[in-house]
Amino acid sequence: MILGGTTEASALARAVSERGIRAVFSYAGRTRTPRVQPLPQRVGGFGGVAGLVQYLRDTGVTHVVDATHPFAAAMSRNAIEACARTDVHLAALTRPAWQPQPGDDWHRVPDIPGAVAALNGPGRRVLLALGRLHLTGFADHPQHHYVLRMVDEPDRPPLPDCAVVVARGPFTQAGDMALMQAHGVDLVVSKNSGGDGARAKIDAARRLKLPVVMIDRPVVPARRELSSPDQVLGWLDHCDTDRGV
Ligand code: 3Y8
Ligand code: NAP
Repeated sequence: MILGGTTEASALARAVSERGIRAVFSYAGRTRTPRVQPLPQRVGGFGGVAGLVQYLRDTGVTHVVDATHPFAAAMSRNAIEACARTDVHLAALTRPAWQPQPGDDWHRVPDIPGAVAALNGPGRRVLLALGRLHLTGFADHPQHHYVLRMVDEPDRPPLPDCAVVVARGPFTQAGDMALMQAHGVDLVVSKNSGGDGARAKIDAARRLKLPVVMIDRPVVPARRELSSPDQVLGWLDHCDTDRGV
């Protein structure tokens, strides 16, 4: 089973499908119309560790590849626990964190509350490209105008003074520069997601000489980590059990 929701998970799904490996692709169900994968898909939580243990036992999955986003820490922790309890092989398909480059003006914070605290100052025009799930804390700082980018149209404006941009990545540097200039953005808040699908805003901020509040990743317990679909296929080939990802 591939725990999906990232560019890397989609690349792995293509590789697994081309190799004819039996696999299922799992989404949490966070978006209305997730990308269709070339594998059978399931959508929705499992019901915590116990639910995932039951799912693994019921389906006979022999290998789990955790290709979720680096901020999907609860899913990753649950996968470690459930695979340990069921003796199912587990590997994570991860991508390195972004590193600051010459010209970057990053203010690193440890988590999302840290990003909220960093906005404790005079009103600014802030690009909050964090999606929909973690915006409520920013209501503590209504002095800012927020430009919010999210995958689906929210039911109501999530913050008092905001502009909502509905868009699904991957994004481009030129597109994000245009977005920032059109909205007069003077500060960017970003997760250190890594990968290519979300990095355009960081490159755009550097080009426009804008400061970035960069949110470090949550810590995930140790597990086998692989960095490419080929490495995952090699791992599957070397495991001694009948393959059913
Ligand atoms: C549901 C599946 C693919 C995967 C594409 C990647 C790239 C585009 C960039 C910005 C940052 C953000 C957000 C983002 C990116 C990729 C990747 C990535 C960031 C989809 C998807 C699902 C989600 C969930 C969604 C979260 C939100 C986060 C938007 C599909 C499109 C901000 C993360 O509205 C919501 O509830 C959105 C929730 C979790 C973070 C949050 O906390 O709000 N991703 N994103 C997955 C599921 O249901 O299991 O709909 O097709 C996948 C992708 N999003 O193959 O094309 O690989 O990272 N996703 C962040 O990085 O900060 C946007 O705007 O600049
Ligand atoms: P999370 O906080 O780590 O997980 C919360 C709960 O959501 C999990 O305990 C699990 O529910 C369910 N879940 C998460 N990912 C799942 C998956 N792939 N398949 C089935 N259930 C899943 O996760 P999140 O940060 O909300 O991320 C949700 C999804 O969005 C993941 O697929 C992730 O890859 C994708 N995504 C997240 C981000 C981000 O910034 N967080 C960015 C891009 C993509 P149960 O406990 O009920 O099993």
